[in-house]
Amino acid sequence: MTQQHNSDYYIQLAEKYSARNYNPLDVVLSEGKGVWVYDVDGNKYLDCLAAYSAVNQGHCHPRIMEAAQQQMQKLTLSSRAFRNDQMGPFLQELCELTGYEKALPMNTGAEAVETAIKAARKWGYAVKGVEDDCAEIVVCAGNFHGRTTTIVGFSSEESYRKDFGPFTPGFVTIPYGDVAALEAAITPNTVAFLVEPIQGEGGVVIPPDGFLSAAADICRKNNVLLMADEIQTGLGRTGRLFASEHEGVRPDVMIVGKALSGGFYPVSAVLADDEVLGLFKPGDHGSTFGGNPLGSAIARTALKVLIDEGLVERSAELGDYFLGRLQRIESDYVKEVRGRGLFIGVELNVPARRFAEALYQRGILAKETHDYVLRFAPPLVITREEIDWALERIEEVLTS
Ligand code: IF1
Repeated sequence: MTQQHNSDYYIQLAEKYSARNYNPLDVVLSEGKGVWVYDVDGNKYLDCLAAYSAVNQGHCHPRIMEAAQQQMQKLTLSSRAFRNDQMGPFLQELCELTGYEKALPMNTGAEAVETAIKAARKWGYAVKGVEDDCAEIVVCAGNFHGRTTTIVGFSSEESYRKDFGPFTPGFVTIPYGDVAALEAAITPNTVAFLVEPIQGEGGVVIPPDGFLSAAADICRKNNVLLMADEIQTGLGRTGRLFASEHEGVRPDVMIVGKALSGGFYPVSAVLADDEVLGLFKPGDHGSTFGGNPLGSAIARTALKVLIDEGLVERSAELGDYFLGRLQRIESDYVKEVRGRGLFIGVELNVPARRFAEALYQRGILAKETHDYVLRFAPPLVITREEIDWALERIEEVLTS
């Protein structure tokens, strides 16, 4: 396919017309298929970021594309002022797959997190009996739950908060993984504990064994909702359908997004039982696109692909393989290699950006996070041969 322009043309356009809210690698992608993406100069890359785990099913999965194309010819948006023939079946399939009684469909992850916050507060006032406007939610340092002003208000990352105040009150921060701190932070006004089972942006930070199950016990004992943000760790990424399963925990509220649509369309949702989501009344909450027929049709197929292609099991098996091979690389730069399934972080003792650049030169797209961690989270459709191909280059970069 002849390209109209080279990379520089597209880079200067973006630099001229886009707000500079990112500092991306200067690779200009134009096509994607499975784990491979292609830039406008015809170069091919192994995508080890998978759009931050939104394309677990691989880029442009044909079955999801087919579902999208079919639905696009029929009805893309009905608004929730009327009903449509895709949302109900989508939410039934989502609830049956995850074992929750109800779902509230939204679009972006941040919107789903905001929805969960509103649901927990509503539950606190209506069911727990917390005094109006006094609800508290416990969160963890190092969290990443989105970019709205309420959410960045409880971020511990100064660069996410700076110049965006004043912030929403009612959030209490504890150190990630600290069970005693959680117990101490809970008051009669605490309505929920919002936590990522593994912190992605924090640099694939895995809490101490037993943290999540101890947190679940403390929440149950104190009548506090355990809310798991599985927007990134969910849907197979860590080798289980949800990362909470590694500790046998069933959160009271589960938040999903990203791979829920296989990267075709923003689809997110909050999952809970009737006791929580049954509290919403018409007009309480909503969004223009939430539960739209196109996103619902796409998400239905994205979930089918995840299960039919055994991507969860694949993530577990190939993740162990990838992690084991990475851990055996002898490198002066590597401080720690950690991960669960195909959710892997290589912590370096030097800034990781130049390693990401070196990998890019060798045809691998990986992202540094928090300066020192290289994240490897490829689409779950990756093969062992493709991992071997990547490992050759990763070893070369880490040992040169
Ligand atoms: C950016 C991070 C990852 C998320 C979790 C909610 C959301 C995200 C656990 C919000 C989104 C994205 C956002 C994107 C980069 C990326 C990211 F580096 F920002 F933190 F993945 F780790 N909960 N994460 O990971 O979902 O509203 O974006 O759909 O903002 O730079 P969203």
